[in-house]
Amino acid sequence: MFNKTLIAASVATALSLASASANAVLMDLAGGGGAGVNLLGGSAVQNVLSLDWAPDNALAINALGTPTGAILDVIGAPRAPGQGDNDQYFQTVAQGSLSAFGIQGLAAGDLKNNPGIYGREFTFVTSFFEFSQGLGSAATSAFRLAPGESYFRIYADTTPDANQITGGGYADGVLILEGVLSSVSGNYTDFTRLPNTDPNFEPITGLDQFAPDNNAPGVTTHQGSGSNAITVKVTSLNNAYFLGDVTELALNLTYVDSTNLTDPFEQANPSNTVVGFTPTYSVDAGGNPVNGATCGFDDRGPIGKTEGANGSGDRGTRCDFHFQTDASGAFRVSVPEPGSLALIGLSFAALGAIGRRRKFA
Ligand SMILES: [Ca+2]
Ligand SMILES: [Ca+2]
Ligand SMILES: [Ca+2]
Ligand SMILES: [Ca+2]
Repeated sequence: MFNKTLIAASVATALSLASASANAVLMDLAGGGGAGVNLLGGSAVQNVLSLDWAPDNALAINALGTPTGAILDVIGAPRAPGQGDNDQYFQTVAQGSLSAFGIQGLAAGDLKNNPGIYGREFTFVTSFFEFSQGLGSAATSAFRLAPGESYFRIYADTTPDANQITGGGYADGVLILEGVLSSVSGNYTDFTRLPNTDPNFEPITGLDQFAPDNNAPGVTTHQGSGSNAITVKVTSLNNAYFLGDVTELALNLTYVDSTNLTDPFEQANPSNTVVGFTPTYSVDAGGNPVNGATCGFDDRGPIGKTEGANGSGDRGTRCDFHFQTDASGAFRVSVPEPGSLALIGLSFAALGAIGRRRKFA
């Protein structure tokens, strides 16, 4: 059931903000299709501008062990479409739990920005493919979106169970938003790969530094930081949560997310699984797991034998890159058609006025 007054308000908001960088999207945060109430008994209908996710996990699958395009040629393996000589091609997955909504007109600390007040947890899971240059081999690396299946999904769950240690509970409840990635750009600096005379050099350290417990005993990591930005083209919305013309909103809605990437984990626990993938790390000469270390190709014969002080591994060994993420995103609604029509209408009105003036001149 749509509330017509709310639809009108939503359309007006979308039109007036069409050129702004972020748009409010009218949502019923209790999934009531406009009739939902929050735990204080007030309306759960809010104009949502942004989503602030709590620090959590991402895993770049075999990012350190994937050959570049040039090496694929030498070993006679196919490149991914568009893969350059220096590009590595891999899948990245990430998860998060919402820490706060950014609701239009409310102060950041307002209770209504707290997802808990709507009686459910909000979580996301995403998977996409990237090209990277330099990850696992140079101090700085850059990423961009690569061909391959992608998704970004947000769930509302009335039985909260997201568990950062196990990595479970992020993809259950009700799917409220789904989309595909339309862009990724990012970079990362591995401070452990800098010369140790560099003022920014950082040594290998424990992967989990998030108190109170070490949830990844025996696992060390390179230290580093970076950021990426993703754009999600929304393909479907749950109209119990998203109000207004949901079909049109889905066609035009994008969700733009900026994420800080860091190692070691200091504000979140490294999960045992990330979107179903169990992290598999590079290893040092003693066989101990070192996240971010060079992944060797022992069995490649003369090609790419990179075993050394930073790590080793047999060809076929999966060397993932596991990192902490801290994401926040905003909605963007593009509604070009109504805006164009309004301009056309104004033009006709102006022509009419000119015509009248001429008539009376
Ligand atoms: Ca955040
Ligand atoms: Ca649940
Ligand atoms: Ca859940
Ligand atoms: Ca911990």
